[in-house]
Order: sequence, then C-alpha cells, then structure tokens
Amino acid sequence: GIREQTLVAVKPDGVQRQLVGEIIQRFEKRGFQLVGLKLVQPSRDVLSEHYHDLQKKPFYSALIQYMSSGPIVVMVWEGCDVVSVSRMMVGDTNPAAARPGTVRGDLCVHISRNAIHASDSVAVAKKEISLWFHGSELVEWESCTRKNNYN
Ligand code: YYY
Ligand code: MG
Repeated sequence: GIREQTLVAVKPDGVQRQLVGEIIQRFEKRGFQLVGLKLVQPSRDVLSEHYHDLQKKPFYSALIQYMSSGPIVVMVWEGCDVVSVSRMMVGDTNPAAARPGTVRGDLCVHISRNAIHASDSVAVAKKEISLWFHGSELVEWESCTRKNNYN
C-alpha cells in the first residue's frame, strides 16, 4: 500500500560529514513522504535492541561503539514499496560493492562507516519505527505531492 513506512537513519559519520541534507533530498525527490524526523544521541540500550540480530558477529562491539559515538538522524519515510526501494537507494552494505547512484555507492568507502541505515523488511521496519519513535512523534499529513505520485 502507499502507506508503507520504513526507518532510515543517518549514522554518526553521515552527520559528521554533513550528509543529512543530501540524504533527505534523495528521499524527498524520489517522492517519499517524511512522517518522522529527529536528531538523537542514541543510547547503547536502544542500539543493542536495534542490532540484536548481529550480537554474535565479530564486528558487533565496534558497531555499537561507533553508532553511539555521536548524534544520528532518525527518520520515518512513507510511500509505495518504501522498504524495498529505500534498500535499493541505500545500496550494498559494503560501499566497495555498492552501485553508483546509491547513497553508499556515491558517498562512502568503507563498510564500517557506511553513512546510512534502512530497515530490511516491512516487519523489521515496524519494529524499528516503534523502537526509535513514540507514536506521538509520527505525523499523519496530506502531502500535496501525493496526487502527483500516485493514481
Ligand atoms: O542492513 P545493512 O546496514 O546494509 O547491513 P547489516 O548486515 O544489517 O549490518 C549492519 C551494519 O553493521 C552495517 O551497516 C555496517 C556494519 N557491518 C560491519 O561493520 N562489518 C560487516 N562485515 C558487516 C556489517
Ligand atoms: Mg541491516
């Protein structure tokens, strides 16, 4: 449906490198609708929940360390197939394998500093959105672009 939602985050390296505007612009231009946005200093508790699937990975502690090293920008974007399309826009986890035209393929060099997160399935998106946002922080609004982007 056109109300599908996903969680996108600009990671600490992306915020430090001042890529927030560039990343937001890509999602806006694509035609997705912003329904939640905030700059946060993420806690290790929330990060360990966010990355609980990766607990056993060798890079896990470095990942949590890096993700808690500075502010991140968390966003909820809405639109048709936004979960899978966002993953395409983000590109391969390893920037060295990410296609030009993707965020990671255009703006990043190393897997440990890949600038952006996007939920990898609709079910995970629901969990991640409720982990990072209170219901009251999500705004339902009628974008005037909606009638141009959908029939
Ligand atoms: O969903 P995505 O961010 O593309 O990759 P995940 O497999 O979920 O891993 C999360 C995060 O962990 C990744 O964006 C960078 C980091 N990471 C790493 O530092 N080294 C790896 N070999 C794999 C992932
Ligand atoms: Mg992932």
